[in-house]
Amino acid sequence: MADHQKRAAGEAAAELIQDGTVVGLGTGSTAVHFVQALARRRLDLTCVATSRATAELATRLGLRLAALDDVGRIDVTVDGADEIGPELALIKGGGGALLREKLVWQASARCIVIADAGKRVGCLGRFPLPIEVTPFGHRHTAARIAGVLEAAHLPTALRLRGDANKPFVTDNGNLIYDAALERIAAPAPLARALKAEAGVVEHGLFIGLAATALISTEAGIERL
Ligand code: ABF
Repeated sequence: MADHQKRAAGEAAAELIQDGTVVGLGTGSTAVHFVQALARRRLDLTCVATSRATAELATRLGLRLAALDDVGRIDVTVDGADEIGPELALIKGGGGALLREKLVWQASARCIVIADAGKRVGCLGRFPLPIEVTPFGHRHTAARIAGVLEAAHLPTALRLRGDANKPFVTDNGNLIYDAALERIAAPAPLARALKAEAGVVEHGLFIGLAATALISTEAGIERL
C-alpha cells in the first residue's frame, strides 16, 4: 500500500488523542506514522510502547515513555494489524511484537486499529498466523500446535521465522512459528486451543479487543 495512506490513518488516529492521557503506541510502519503525528501535536502524554523499536522512535521524538507496570491503565492504544476480519477480529504479529502488543491492548480502555483498506478480509487466515513460543522445547511445542491445527481441520504447515541456524528472536527472547492457515472460520476456539498448549506464549489472534478501526482508502478515512 502507498505510504501516504498509512500516514493518513496514523494522522487521523493522532487527532483522536486527548491531552493528559496515557497512550499505547503500536508497532509497524502504520504505527510509525501515528507516533510521528502524535509527537508533532506536543500534548502532555504518558506513552507505553509495544516494542523496543517503537520505544526508540518515541524517545527520539520526545514522547514521555513509561513501563506498562508503571501506569495503572492505558486510556487508548493505537496500533496496526496484518488482517482485519469480521467484528474487528485481527491477525497481528507480522512484525514480531505480538506479545507486548497484546499485553498493552489488554491493559487499554480502548484500542484503535489503523490500516489500509487492503488489510480488510472477509475471513481471517490468508496472512500466516504468528505464534510466539518459548525456545525451550520449541520443536515439541510446534508438533503439539500442529495437532491443534489438525483437530481444527486447518493446514498444519508451520514455519519457524528466520532460518533454522539463526531464528528470529522476539523482544522477549522467544521464537515465532508462522502458520499458513488460509481460512480461519472459527478464530475464538482456535485462539483458546492454542493458548492451552504449554510453550505457546501468545498468538496473533486479537479477538474482541479493537473498538474502532480507521481504514485508509483512496477516498479518505473509513471508520468501523
Ligand atoms: C504491528 O505491525 C503488527 O502487529 C502487525 O504485524 C504489523 C502491521 O504492520 P504495518 O503497519 O507495517 O503493515 O502492528
